[in-house]
Amino acid sequence: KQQIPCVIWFTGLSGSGKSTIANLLEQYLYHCDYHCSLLDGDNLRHGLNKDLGFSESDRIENIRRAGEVAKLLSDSGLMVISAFISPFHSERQLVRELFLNDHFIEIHVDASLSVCEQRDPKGLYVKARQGQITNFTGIDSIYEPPKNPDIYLNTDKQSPEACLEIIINVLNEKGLL
Ligand code: GGZ
Repeated sequence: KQQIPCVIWFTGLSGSGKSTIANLLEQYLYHCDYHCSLLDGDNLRHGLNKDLGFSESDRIENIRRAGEVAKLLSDSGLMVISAFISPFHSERQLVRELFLNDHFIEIHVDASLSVCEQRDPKGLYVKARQGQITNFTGIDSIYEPPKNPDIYLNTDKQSPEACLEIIINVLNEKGLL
């Protein structure tokens, strides 16, 4: 199957739904016979980025490495899906610059902080509120929302399945599927 190497880059708060939607997208692409690779904070932080924490400089390095890995994978012909908070404009911009114009699709998975805190699947927001975790995005570490994402999703209102449909439509429009 003709396949255009690209990266589909999810950004958003912890608990916004990045990983859920990224996983749905991976399954969808797999069933359509595309070769893809999913990178996320969890899997990189257990291996390649084991040495990094959540200070500003460590997050910058985390995203720099993630971008370089995404580039290597896409150069080898894969569609890359990535799900990192990637809180800073400048690092997302640096990653975008590694790719041809239309081959970097930035998806802002927006959700209000209160909804993310209600979901709190790992209990991390509670710990952050209690001061047991510091530098937590949205609590005591900043998140800079994309000003002009390729795709904007709001999971306060949209289901993961609805989000997937929006993404597939845009990828089709851009000629990536
Ligand atoms: C944010 C943290 C923190 C702090 C641990 N701040 O919801 P999760 O659990 O599964 O995903 C979050 C993940 C964030 O890693 P990233 O590599 O995506 O972050 S970044 O792009 O900002 O470098 C969360 C967990 O790690 N986690 N401590 N202090 N998220």
